[in-house]
Amino acid sequence: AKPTGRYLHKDHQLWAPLTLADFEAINRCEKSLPKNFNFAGDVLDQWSQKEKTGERPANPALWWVNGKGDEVKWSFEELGSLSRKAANVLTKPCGLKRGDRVAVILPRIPEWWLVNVACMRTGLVFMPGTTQLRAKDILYRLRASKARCIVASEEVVPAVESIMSECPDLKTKLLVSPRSQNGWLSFQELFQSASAEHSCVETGSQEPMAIYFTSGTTGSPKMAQHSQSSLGIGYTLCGRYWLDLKSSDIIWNMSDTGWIKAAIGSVFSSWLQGACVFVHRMAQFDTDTFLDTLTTYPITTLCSAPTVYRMLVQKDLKRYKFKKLRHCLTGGEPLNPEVLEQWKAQTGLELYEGYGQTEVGIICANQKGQEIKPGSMGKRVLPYDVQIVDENGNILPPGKEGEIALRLKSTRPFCFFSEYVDNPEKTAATVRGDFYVTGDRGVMDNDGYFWFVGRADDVIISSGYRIGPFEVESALIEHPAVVESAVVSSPDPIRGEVVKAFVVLSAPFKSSNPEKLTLELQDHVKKSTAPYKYPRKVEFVPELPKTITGKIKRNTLRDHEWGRT
Ligand code: BCO
Repeated sequence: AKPTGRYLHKDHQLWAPLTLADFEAINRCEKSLPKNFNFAGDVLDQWSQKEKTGERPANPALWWVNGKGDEVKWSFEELGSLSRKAANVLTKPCGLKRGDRVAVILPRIPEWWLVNVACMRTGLVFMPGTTQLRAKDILYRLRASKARCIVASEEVVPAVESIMSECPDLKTKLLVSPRSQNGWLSFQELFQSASAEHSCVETGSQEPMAIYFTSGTTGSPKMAQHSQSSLGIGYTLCGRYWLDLKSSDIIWNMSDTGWIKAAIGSVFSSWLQGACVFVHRMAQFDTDTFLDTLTTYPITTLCSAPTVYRMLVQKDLKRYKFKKLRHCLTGGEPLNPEVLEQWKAQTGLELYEGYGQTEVGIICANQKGQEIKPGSMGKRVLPYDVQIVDENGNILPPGKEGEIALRLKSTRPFCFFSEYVDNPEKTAATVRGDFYVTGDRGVMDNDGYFWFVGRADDVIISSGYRIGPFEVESALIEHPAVVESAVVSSPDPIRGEVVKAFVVLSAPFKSSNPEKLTLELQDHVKKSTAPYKYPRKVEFVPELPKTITGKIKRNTLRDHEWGRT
């Protein structure tokens, strides 16, 4: 297969493939981006070549299990030919064209990886979503993105069917299931008959590759768009120094397919280094299954949210003998130093925390070889220049608390998101002076280590999920018992923080049993929007604190929850 990336130096042959060394040099700002880049052609197909020449150890590219005895193991060669078949499904019977947006709502099944790589091969814009999304969430995503196609599993079908008529841009529904469904094309059937011959599209480095929906304090989730190179090249150093991966490693990154963490740990960082991506279907998280998996399979590298480690250290970990585990990572929410200590005491393994967000990927990390300061998120990851800034975008000295920010000017880092699609105001609002501001507050110490303090806005980070209070309040207000509500974070020993709703009841519900009504409201939110957002705590109040202009003072409620004056 002809690689699409080009060398930049005149003395190099035009079509000589880009190498890992080139990607590292680009991240170190020692080389500029190639004009064209395609992860499938320039990375995956190169590993396939290396398999053939014996330059890569015999290690699958993807290893999937479901805990019921089913298993899939693909080499890069197999991943290549199967994803070419999937690419032909998307372009031929589905009729999709380069630049079209494709919503992909699939659980952790091998087809998610096939469709992902097929989108790269065809230049389609991949938009992953968690299977926890509800009809209203899916409707918003399909309409906002003008998606041409949705690829979904069976459990998502009823929700999609209920909103189909309101999505005029949606032309194709592709079902990944052994069963067929009226009005849906069958991925399995089309895949069987699809050709494995496909020429990878020569995508531009800055061409859109993926869109992630990300929550903020107000409004519906924004569409953070990433380019071919921001995702495809931007995680080279993260894969090498944070994940510490080599082509002989097997990484288990337990993120849901809907989040950028799946892209980082289960696609880009790992495959850039030629490592094997291990996946457990695990429809419902369970600590016993989790620990059994680590004892059964030769997983070398583990990445999971701090909430998972908080759940695991409740168990007697000394009873388990992990087969090959040597490197453990965490990110998505702050890790408490006690958990790091407990994990180390029980397993003998360090826990390397990384910090990032959908828009920027991983920007700080405890990288292999660096001293770990428990409670710190580590040092900046190249090529980012991470600083703490004040409200005017001025850099603050070490030890001073401010907002965690990334330098954008004069050179915008290539691994940064391109924009919030169709939302120039929100895109512009993230820029302060020469910096992009993350919305997180923190401190940098004299050694360049970053320490997380909290959100600068009302966004709630619970179990690694980024939850906008407005989305939960909008769901609550649909219930007849709710006159108004205010949703804030509340501390939780396992989930770090949880969603708490302060609710003012309508007259007919004022005398309801509070426990029963709490359950009813929780159930209502779980049905109305993705269940991970549901308020795990509910308090009924006669009124909400407000400013003179009538704006709800969420910060007063939050400070009260966190015991702050
Ligand atoms: O805890 P509950 O049982 O009360 O509620 C759970 C589920 O049971 C419930 N639910 C799910 N599907 C449902 C449903 N209820 C009714 N009907 C359905 N169909 O909803 C609640 C969901 O909560 P959960 O997802 O936290 O579940 P769980 O099982 O407690 O999982 C724990 C974790 C830790 C495995 C999970 O929270 C998790 O995966 N967290 C990590 C999220 C993550 O990957 N974040 C990274 C984002 S990307 C990023 O941060 C960029 C920077 C690196």
